[in-house]
Amino acid sequence: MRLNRTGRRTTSAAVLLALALAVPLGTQATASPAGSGTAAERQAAAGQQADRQYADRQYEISGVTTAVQRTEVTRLGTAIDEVRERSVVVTADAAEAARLRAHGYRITALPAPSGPDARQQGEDGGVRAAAPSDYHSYAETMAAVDRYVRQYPNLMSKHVIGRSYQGRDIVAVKVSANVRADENEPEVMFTHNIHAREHLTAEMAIYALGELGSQYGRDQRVTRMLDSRELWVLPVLNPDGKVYDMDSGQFRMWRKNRQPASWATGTDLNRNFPYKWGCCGGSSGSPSSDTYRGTGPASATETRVLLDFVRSRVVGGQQQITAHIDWHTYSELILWPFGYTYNDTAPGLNQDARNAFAAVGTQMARSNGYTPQQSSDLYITDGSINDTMWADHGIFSYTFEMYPRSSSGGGFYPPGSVIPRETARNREAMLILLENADCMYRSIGKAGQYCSA
Ligand code: GEM
Ligand code: CA
Ligand code: ZN
Repeated sequence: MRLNRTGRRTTSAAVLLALALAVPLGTQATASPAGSGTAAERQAAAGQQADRQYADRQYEISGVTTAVQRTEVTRLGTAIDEVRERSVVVTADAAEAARLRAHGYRITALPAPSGPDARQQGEDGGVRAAAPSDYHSYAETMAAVDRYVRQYPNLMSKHVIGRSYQGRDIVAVKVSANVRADENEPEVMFTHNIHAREHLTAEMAIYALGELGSQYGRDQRVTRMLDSRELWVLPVLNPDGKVYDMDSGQFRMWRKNRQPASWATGTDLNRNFPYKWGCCGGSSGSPSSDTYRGTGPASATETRVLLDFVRSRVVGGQQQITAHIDWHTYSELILWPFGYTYNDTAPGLNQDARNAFAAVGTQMARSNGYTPQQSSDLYITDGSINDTMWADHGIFSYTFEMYPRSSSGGGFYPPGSVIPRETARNREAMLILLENADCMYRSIGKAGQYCSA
């Protein structure tokens, strides 16, 4: 069991009591989610549960309705996976679950993502739950990149932009006609798999490369975009986390990177970016938390690699990247900044910029059926990649939360059978962003004011 994040000295009696109860409570909830079954059946299921490799699982917290209430939940250091009308779904280990209970939250364990109970569930009509072999591993993703670069040498080039904490390559693939020249074209960036367990996002990168490569010269819009834009696809921003989450053969529900952090492991890369880092109760200072912000702004190796790369795209004093999608799962959302404040506008984000974010975001959402909103409509986050990309680099930076909409569709681990459909679902949105990247303000009829020349 992990240490409680408040540390021993400050641990209250209530939390200690809850901790003592945590294992039997959690086990019971797992073994018999519907409260049925004989004692022997419950015991057998409990044994299976004990064999599982990861201690984290999902819980639904009822009675949490507003963004302020959701932010209160995250203040306990627990990452919210899913927002429902009157509840949220979180990932927690037994200690965190106990802590939530001790704070008065009513929580219920959800079916395990790859457990036997998940197999009869879900939007996909009882298809089996995912296994790591359903997805490209980090090594397989890199091999796919190498194949595409070999297959489309005039359209794609591979750049190792840095190394992860454990020394793995962090790769950017440039996609553009005449790829070896740095042409004066608007640039778009896709970052994928910043969170370890969000494997569908690396599949999205592989899909994008395959689709753009194969449709160039065939599909008019694809051709026009590759002729007039430069797209940077970073298929795995968190290689160590991805490897940790899937290479053992069992998913581990891991989110962060794998950098040691005093008594624990891992920084949440999406809380480690410098703009208003740790400002606003939207991240945790406790190393064991899933939303640990790190020891300082950009303290994580992978954050620094990304920031160096973005800075390297300043040419002639001008940031070349104009638009960005940070790909996540799950919930089927399109989110824009700021995350650190509930306000729609703030210093550095005026009404026109906010409206352009919303206009293009809404247009993309119409194409894929996701829900468009400001990210803080969910809950406050600080140190997110979106806030820094916009505030410090002037990049229209979105988060896409991919399939499924809810945990019943597989949560972070939907079956591999959905990969073709759920990546192709974003083809149109991807093209919409590329098409708007030369002048995001055209979407609100203000090209003349903002995009002269
Ligand atoms: C979210 S994504 C947060 C989006 N926030 C901003 N500011 N755009 C997270 O990081 O908690 C969910 C996820 O991890 O996928
Ligand atoms: Ca080009
Ligand atoms: Zn994520």
